[in-house]
Amino acid sequence: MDLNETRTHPELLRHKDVNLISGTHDPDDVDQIQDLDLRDSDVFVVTYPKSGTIWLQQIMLLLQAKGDVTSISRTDGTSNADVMPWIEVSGCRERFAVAPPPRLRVTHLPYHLMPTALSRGRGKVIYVARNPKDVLVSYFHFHKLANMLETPKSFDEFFEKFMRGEVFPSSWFDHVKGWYSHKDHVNMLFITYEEMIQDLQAVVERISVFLDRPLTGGQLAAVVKHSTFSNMSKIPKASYVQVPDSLLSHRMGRFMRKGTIGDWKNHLSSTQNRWFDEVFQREMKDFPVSFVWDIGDTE
Ligand code: PPS
Repeated sequence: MDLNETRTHPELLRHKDVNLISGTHDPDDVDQIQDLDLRDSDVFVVTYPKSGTIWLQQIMLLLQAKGDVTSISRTDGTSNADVMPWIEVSGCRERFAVAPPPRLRVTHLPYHLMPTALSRGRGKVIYVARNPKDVLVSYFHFHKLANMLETPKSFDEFFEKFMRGEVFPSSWFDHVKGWYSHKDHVNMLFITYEEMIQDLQAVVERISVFLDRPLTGGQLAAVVKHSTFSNMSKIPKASYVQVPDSLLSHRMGRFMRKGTIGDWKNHLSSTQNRWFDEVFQREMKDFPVSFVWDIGDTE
C-alpha cells in the first residue's frame, strides 16, 4: 500500500504542552473546559489514544441500559460517539453544559486541561491505560485511516514521532503518569486494556461498583457479551464503520483492527524494541502498575 498517496498534511497545534489537532480542536474552546461545572453523575472515560476508548463507550452505554443492547441500537446512522463524545472536540463543550444527566464523555486530554471541579471531588474518571508498544502500533494504523491526522511515511518515521511525543495529545509516558499521579485526588478508577482482555467480566463488575450502578448476573453477562471484540465488530454504531469517509478512510483499514495484546512484535525491529525498553524503564521506573506485553502472559 502506498502510504504517500494520501491527503493534505494536517498540522498539530502546540498548546499548553499538548499537541491539538488543527480543525478538530480549538485551543480557545479547550481552555474553557477547565471551568465546566460538574455534577456528581458526570463520568469521563480518559485514555491516551488507542487504549480502549470505544470499548469503554460500548461498555458504559450498555451499563446504562442494564445490558439491553436493543435499547442502545440506533438505526439513524449515528455512532456511540454521538451519545458519548470527546469533550475536547470543537462544539462538544457547549453541548455538555446543557446536556441532561448522566453526562458520559470520553477524552484524550491530560489532567491539567480538564475541569478543575474534578479535583474538588465532582464527577468521576475511569482511566484506561494500555501497554504503549501496542498503543504505538494501533496508533500507526489509525493514522493511515484518520483523515484529520498526518499519514505516516513509514512505520519507522511514526515510531520516532511517537517516542518524541510528536503526536496528539503528546507523550504516552506523560499522559499515563500525569493522570495516575492524581488518582487519589479525584474519583478515579484506573484500569488497563490488558485486564479487560484477560477478564472482561471482572472489569465490568469493578466499573459497575465504581459507578454505583448494580447489575443482576444476567445483565452483567449481557454487558460483557455485547462488548467483546467479535460482537462489537458486528455492531456498526459501536465499531465505527458508520463514521463518514470524510473522517475515516475505511478502505485503508478497520478501526476494530486486532484487539489483542502483543501485535507490537509484528512491527518493532529489535533495535526499536531495545530503544523502547530503555525509554520505558527510565520513564516508568517508579510507576506502580505493570503492563502485560504478550497475550501468552494472560493465560
Ligand atoms: S481511539 O481512536 O483513540 O478512540 O481508539 P481506541 O478506541 O482508544 O482504541 C482502539 C483500539 O482498541 C481496540 N478495541 C478493542 N479491543 C478488544 N476488545 C474490544 N471490544 C475492543 N474495541 C476496540 C481496537 O481494535 C483498537 O486496537 P487495535 O490494536 O488497533 O486493534
